[in-house]
Amino acid sequence: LKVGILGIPFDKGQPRIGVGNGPRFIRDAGLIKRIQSIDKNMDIKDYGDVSYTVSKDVSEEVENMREYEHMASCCREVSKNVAKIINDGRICLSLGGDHSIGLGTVDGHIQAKSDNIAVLWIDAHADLNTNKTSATGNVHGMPMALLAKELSDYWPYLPGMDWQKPMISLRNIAYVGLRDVDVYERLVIDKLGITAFGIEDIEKYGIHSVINMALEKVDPYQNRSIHVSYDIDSLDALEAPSTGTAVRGGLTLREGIHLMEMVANTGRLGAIDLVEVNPSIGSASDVRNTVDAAIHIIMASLGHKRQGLRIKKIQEM
Ligand code: DIR
Ligand code: MN
Ligand code: MN
Ligand code: MN
Repeated sequence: LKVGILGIPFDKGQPRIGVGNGPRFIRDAGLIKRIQSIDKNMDIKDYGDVSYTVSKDVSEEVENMREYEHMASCCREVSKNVAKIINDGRICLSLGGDHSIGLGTVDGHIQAKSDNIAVLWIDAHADLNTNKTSATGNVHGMPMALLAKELSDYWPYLPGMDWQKPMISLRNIAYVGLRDVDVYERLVIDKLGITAFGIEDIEKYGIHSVINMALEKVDPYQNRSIHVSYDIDSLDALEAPSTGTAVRGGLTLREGIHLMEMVANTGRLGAIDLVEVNPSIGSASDVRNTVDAAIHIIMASLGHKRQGLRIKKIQEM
């Protein structure tokens, strides 16, 4: 496998400080060494952190979108970087940052694969608000609505976002782990028939069946490049406490790992986002647990196998 790591220390999509330090904490916990331990032939390249400047054409404010100009400017750079990494033949691992960067990462993946992608959005939240429906104005609650073709008519003109054409159809998007969805978001999910597995579905069918059903829906011919946008708050608040909008009763780390192993097994994983790790929230041990959970999820996505049934042969160790 070839992997490219991109840090995106962006925190303006939501009000809490600290989430911009996510990439540093995840790297400092030994990310590269631990990925390398999966397979000594793994080709890993760290592309560093994305930086951006707010350009003049983006400076106009948009109603009920906090720090719009920062999000738009940052995501433009993110998109270019992600497209480059994928075009280099690597799986792109983006470390957030808050989830507004998902607009840039998915856009970059779409550019690199000329629309032929499928998205799994693993999250307690739907991130499907427009500026008209959002109760908070926080843009990390909006990236899905910006990406979806079917919702493009519901946005006003967005200055400086001409690079971003909503090109993904909601048919190729599935949610897993929802348990804190806003009223208008639910309306959109139902009205447009978006594939959405709430936490109740995981309870009912189990994570293994849910992921099989989700993949069958978004990638029925098994020919798309898969994008997993993984909000750490999809996990239960006890597993990943250091995040801005934690919700109890979420995925266990075991479920979170298993779903990533399943996506890895398709052989079609193109990009992963690991977002919303906020090292300024909680105690030192909360931060350690959250970062460690993030690294386990990343390792599962890159082919790490748990050693419960099979163990590595001694010569492989
Ligand atoms: C809420 C919270 N739906 C909003 N969204 C969060 O602000 O739009 N997304 N926390 O991760
Ligand atoms: Mn501002
Ligand atoms: Mn999210
Ligand atoms: Mn969330």
